[in-house]
Amino acid sequence: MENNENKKVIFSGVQPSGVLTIGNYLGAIKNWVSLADEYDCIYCAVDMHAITVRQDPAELRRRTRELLAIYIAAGIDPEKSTLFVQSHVSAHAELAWILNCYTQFGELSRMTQFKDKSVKHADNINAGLFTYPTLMAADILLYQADLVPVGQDQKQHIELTRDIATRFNGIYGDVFTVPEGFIPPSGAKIMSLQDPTKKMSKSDTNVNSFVTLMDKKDDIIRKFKRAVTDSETCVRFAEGKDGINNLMNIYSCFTGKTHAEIEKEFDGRGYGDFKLAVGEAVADGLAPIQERFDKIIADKTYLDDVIKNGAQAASYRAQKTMRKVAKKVGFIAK
Ligand code: AQP
Repeated sequence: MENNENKKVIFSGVQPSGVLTIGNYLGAIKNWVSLADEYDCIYCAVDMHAITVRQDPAELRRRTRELLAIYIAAGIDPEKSTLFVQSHVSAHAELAWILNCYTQFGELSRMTQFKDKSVKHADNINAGLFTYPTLMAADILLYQADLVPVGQDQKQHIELTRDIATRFNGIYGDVFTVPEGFIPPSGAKIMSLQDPTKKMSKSDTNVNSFVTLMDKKDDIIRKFKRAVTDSETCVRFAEGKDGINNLMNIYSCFTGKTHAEIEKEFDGRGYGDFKLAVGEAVADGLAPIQERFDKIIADKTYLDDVIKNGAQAASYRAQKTMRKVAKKVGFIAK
């Protein structure tokens, strides 16, 4: 493992609650890769968060391994960054409990993700869904993270994490680093292809609403062909054109072209041409990730080692913070 001692710390994670979408990739993972050299990075598969919604156990296990393989395939080097599984480091649950006691019911009640998921999973509004943000605060604060690269939807949780850290520090002195969110200038909120007023989500029941990192070229092109747009025929970025705006954002993220350049490229051409170009750009962008993924997932020993080494490195760092916190709140030493 590289010596990262003097670098600022980054922490982030994704739930293994489905196959990753291009939303997860553009909003989070792509930026993790670009920040990896400059920072001391810790990236996690947050399986404990995933069980706030009912999961099939065998599927969850498979997806957790696949998620780590995707991190590596997307360009994160486990020799330079720490990659691990959340449930392998018990300090996450321990600190989450303590932070629950420093978080107000009213604060958690205001979280929009809780409200949205309570509607989506009305038959299972469990306490874990409610306290999801304190577990997320624990994830981040355990590693004294300076920066947390996430999509727009997680901004409110980062703000709550800052509030909890500031409150705790106000009582006990400087225990936690108060982290900053890093929300990318483009790709922070990729919308559903079937309802462009809604965020693209990996657990959406309509498979045509998202493109996964593992979708094959034909499926990608078909999904973009079916994407909901509007009754105009002009490719331009404008208010009220949610579907086209979303496709332009996706195309821009995969090609590096600006909105003005895209408008010029498709001037006088219909939506059909544009959708095909978006599909091809996405398929071409994902192909090398898919190729690397296939190799990594097939190498069981390699992935097992990454998981084991990552858990050890993360546990060691997490324990340092836990010892400090336990002492501050008045637990006797082990
Ligand atoms: N549509 C999106 N656009 C940009 N970024 C996104 N993220 C999620 N959706 C989009 C970012 O991806 C990271 C991982 O998210 P997560 O798995 O922790 O949970 P989530 O935000 O709830 O993502 P999903 O895909 O919507 O999962 P499900 O369907 O299981 O709830 C985060 O940084 C997030 O901001």
